[in-house]
Amino acid sequence: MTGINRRLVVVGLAAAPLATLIAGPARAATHRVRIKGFQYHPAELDVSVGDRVEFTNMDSTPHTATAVYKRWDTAQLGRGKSAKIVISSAGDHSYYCRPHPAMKGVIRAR
Ligand SMILES: [Cu+2]
Repeated sequence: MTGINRRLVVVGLAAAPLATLIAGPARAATHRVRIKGFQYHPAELDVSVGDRVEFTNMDSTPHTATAVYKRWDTAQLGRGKSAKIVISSAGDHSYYCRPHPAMKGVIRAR
């Protein structure tokens, strides 16, 4: 790494907390749910409104994560593929897999 590049990295790190302050206290987090063995891991997740949830399919079979009320849907995820959704309202967001409706999960947003 050159001296100039190193300086840019340091400036970038120093600026990050300031950007967080400007954005306000409600900093959106990203939670991860892995789909493996025809199950969501974790199947129950607690988040804050505005957080993101990233689903990654570890199975060779395509899966989805689809909200029961249809507000969000990852679409079919092949092996190793991910999709992020945003939880924009409080409450229990139950979801399932469209090809395998026995696969169920819930995201609880407060
Ligand atoms: Cu499935």
